[in-house]
Amino acid sequence: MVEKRIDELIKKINIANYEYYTLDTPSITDQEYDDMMDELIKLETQNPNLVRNDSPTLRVGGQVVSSFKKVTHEVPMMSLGDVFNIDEIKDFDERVRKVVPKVSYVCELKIDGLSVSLKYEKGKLVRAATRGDGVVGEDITHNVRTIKNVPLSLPKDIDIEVRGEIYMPITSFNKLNEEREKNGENLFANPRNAAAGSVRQLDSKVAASRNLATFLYHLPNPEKYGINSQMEALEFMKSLGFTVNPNIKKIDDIAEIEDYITHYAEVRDNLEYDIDGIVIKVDNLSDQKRLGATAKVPRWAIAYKFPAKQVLTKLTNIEFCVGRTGKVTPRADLDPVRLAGSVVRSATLNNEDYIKSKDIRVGDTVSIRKAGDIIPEVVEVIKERRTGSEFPFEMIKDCPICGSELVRNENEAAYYCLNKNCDARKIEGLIHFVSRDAMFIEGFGDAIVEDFYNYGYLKRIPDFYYLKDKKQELQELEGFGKKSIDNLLNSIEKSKSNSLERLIFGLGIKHVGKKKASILAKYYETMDSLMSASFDDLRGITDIGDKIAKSIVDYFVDNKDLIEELKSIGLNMNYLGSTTNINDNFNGLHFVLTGTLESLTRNEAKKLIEDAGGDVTSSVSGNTAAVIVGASPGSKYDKAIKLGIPVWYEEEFMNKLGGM
Ligand code: 3B9
Repeated sequence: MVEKRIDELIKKINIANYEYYTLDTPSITDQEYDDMMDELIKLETQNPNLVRNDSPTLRVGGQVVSSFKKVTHEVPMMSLGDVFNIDEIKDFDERVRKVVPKVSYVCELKIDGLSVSLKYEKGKLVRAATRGDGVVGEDITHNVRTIKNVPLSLPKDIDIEVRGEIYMPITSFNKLNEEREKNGENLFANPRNAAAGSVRQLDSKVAASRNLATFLYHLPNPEKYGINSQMEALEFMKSLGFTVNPNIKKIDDIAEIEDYITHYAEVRDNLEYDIDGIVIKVDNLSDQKRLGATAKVPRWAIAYKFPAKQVLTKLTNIEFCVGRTGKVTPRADLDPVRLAGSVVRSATLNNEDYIKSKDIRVGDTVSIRKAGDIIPEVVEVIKERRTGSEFPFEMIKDCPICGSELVRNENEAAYYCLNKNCDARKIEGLIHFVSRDAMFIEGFGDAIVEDFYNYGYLKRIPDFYYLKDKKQELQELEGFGKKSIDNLLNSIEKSKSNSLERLIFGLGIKHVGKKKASILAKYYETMDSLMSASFDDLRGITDIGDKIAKSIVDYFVDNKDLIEELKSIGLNMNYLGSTTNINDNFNGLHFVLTGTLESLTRNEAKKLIEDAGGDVTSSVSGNTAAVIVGASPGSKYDKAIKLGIPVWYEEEFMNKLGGM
């Protein structure tokens, strides 16, 4: 009885999901849908033994796994060779025609997400896995079950694997980042990172809340289903209820490819998902077989990558930010524009020389582009758009915060505010102290530090540890409450037991970055012995040069009292050993990154390597411990092979980070 009703509800809800998420033509109202879900949840709660493993209630999330199991792909998940212009596409076409003179192609969009493999047994989703290094990926079934357009069961009881891309729609991405900004959380650089971050969670609640979606584009065992072409494979997957991207086109003449590219380069900003290029595939499967594949990529397909996105906008103002060291950095305020999946409101202008060399003026229309992952930069000024009311840029003479005169060092493009009591410098110094790589006092966003500074609660580093005496007052501040202040005070107390390197770095000694701090802590073991080290002692350490040694000696001459005060407050002043992240697979070694990693940005990978004690260099040499290789690697990969340098694919890199 109940079982039958459950089966009926699941069937109806699955149909409704398919109509809504895949066909985009719902036949029932949201209310009717919600009522069915509510009833199903109720029945399942009352009858836990009747919960089916393809129940749509699993999409709500809440399943937690303890680790990501490894999954070996029976058919490898290959990547695509990249090309960047039409000529290279024509070369590809020529190579293909040598083997297959009369060829037809299918053009598809290249969705900027992460690849996934979905495996069904007897028509039920049993496993979803990431691409990993193409051979071994990670089991993310619990998260993929929450994705609404992934069918949990198929209309036929077949065994089948399908592959495609998981992505985050741009509207969902923008909403997510807005929410994260409000909560003082780190922002995702782009929808791809957000999607990757969402499926790399142990608790499926996160993925369930993220509104992910999929497009399928690859059927690994087509012969099992009597499929003869890529076009048929796409049709077949559609007929099973998978979402296939509708923007596909069959072409017989490579000359048509230009129209396809031009069209999608034009409309890509209007799509609800990011694309980073288009894919051209030989349609016929026996033609594909004849062409074959190299170790990494098929010879019958290629990805054309769009050039880095640039947009025009108006530069409305040039502002100056004063950092912890007093360095003054100009920044452009822009009329907000969407670029590469997020809204850009400002861009770095680096320094005076940069602005002058490009003759950037307030009021100019400028072309901007994303540098690296997240920081936008001004590429050029559109001088034809000038009205005549723009004035050449003049560097400011005085600190915008404290008014003291700015100084430009010889051989350096930057100006500095030399006033150690400048509010901006002090606030930035305090923000640095609590930051993730320094004392890691959780709950202190930049804005809170600044507010507390302005209210007078925080002026110097020791003030963090006196905040507990003001608990009552702090709880009454707008936007805070007992719970948030309790949490804040707890993490402040917890930071007292940090290992020495965090404190050394947190002090913000000029030229002492995270890595040097860790070298110093390891070498001297206690703050006292570091403080009493002479210039020559310090110079004797590998990696500590004149500039750093002098800066350290000077710092302790000026700040002996501060250290004593922190000591009396109860801060740990000892090196606690390599308990943090130091990892022998990386410690003291040099690494090179090439290609795109699936689960991490380049900067994240770099950070992890540095945390583990290694460093990242830009070129491969005999000194390189390993080259870490992502998708579409560059010439560094070839060089590694040539020099016999170990190559680590993503999976292995992750294992090494895990200390295995
Ligand atoms: C084993 C679109 C993407 C894409 C293929 C794509 C990325 C990759 C690919 C998939 N967007 N299409 N297509 N739209 N981002 C073409 C590389 N195909 C394969 O992964 C693949 C895998 C193959 C053939 C193709 O055959 C082999 C079987 C056994 C051993 C070696 C190869």
